[in-house]
Amino acid sequence: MHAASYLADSALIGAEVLDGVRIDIDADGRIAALHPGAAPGDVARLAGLVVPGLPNLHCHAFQRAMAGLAERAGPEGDNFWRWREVMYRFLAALTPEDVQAIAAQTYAEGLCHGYTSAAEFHYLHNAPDGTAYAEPAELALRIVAAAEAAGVGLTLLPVLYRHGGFGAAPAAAGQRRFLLDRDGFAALCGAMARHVPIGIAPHSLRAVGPDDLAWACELAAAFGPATPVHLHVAEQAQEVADCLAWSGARPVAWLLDHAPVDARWCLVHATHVDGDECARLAASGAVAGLCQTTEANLGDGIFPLRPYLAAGGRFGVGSDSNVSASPVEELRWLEYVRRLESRARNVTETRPGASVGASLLARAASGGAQALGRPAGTLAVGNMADLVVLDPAHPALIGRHGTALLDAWVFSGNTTPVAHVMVGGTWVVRNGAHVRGPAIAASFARTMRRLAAAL
Ligand code: NGQ
Ligand code: ZN
Repeated sequence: MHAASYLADSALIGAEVLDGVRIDIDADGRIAALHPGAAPGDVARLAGLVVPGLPNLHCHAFQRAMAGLAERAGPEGDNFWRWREVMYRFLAALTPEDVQAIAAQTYAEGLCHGYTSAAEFHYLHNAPDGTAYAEPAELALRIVAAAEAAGVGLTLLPVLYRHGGFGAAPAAAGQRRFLLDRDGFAALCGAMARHVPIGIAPHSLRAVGPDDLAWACELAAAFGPATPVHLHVAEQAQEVADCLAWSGARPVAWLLDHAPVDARWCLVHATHVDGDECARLAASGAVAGLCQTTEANLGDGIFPLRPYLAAGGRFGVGSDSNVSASPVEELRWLEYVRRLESRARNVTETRPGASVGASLLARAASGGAQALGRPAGTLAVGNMADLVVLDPAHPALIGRHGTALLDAWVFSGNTTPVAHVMVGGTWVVRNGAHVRGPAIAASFARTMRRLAAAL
């Protein structure tokens, strides 16, 4: 990679849009200098507004291939748990080639919408019969290959999954592709850390008991003091009831009491928190991993975002089940759900006159980067050059300036104005198209046809 310089028409720096920003990028793909108000010189112009790329802080890439397949009415009381059964049946048919093809498509689509990095919450470890592959890291290596092909910045989160439910309930047949013992998990983490940045992901308090959770926290520390730790928590009311029956405490309260939750942690969903848990979570410095479109799709419930933000809580967004590839759809609905709930407008940003679009984007970008442990999420010297360039001629943006561009992006239209995307100094989306889009789409199509015939 060569060092390069660009002159952006405007750029989002913090939560402000500045005009005429020269961006110098070094040979490692990091931002070396930023010069707002730079005069046009002999550097390449980036026509439009440059914003930091959005980290996707929670992704199960393989689920992209089942989007839309669980939308048939079930028996009375259809719910999350029945969706999970459909998902288990679906993944039983997936080969390593499928996993790679689907993941590359997922990441390429995300890039076209502005997700420049992804935390892959990777729990598909074993062959369909539950035995290890000859190469135990087979499927994790497929994820890495897919991320490389797509050019997304990957943080791999190998997932520890031990049990079927609270109190070390035995795993069901549909869960045997996820199970690893401690040695197998530590070996996987060690092997993968040689390829990519990793974090440690105990799946949930359902799938990992207190002893294994404590062990996983120690393992994370052994990979370095800043190693991310992610887990699903309190997504469903049933999980809260089961946790209360098991421990006498609600899941987030239990976690805050028993684990060293701090800024390295990402609590995915954390949907069902009471006022005390909400305040404690905000004070912990952890990131709430909000996946609004999936949470809506699965009927999870509504995270108390307004009190959480008022308490100084940090958040990022994730594509999770990949029913949506767009960070904008996540942010739009984060705000809209609270408008519906409160019958008010402009509710996640309350400083009079402040841009809600800019505020949501800036917070999700920096919270996401924190969760991934990736130096990114703001346009700042030393951060990775993860850049999204918005086309000023797109019908959704035309005639807008400054932060009004971001309000228009977040709150209007159904086609993306994302023109170009750079990850760590390399252009991966040009003029709205992924540079390897056709080859990635062709592999994905082969997999989808094969799965359609097999299911
Ligand atoms: C997952 N997804 O691991 O893919 C989960 C479902 C579970 C979401 N929670 C399985 N959205 O939580 O047990
Ligand atoms: Zn998940």
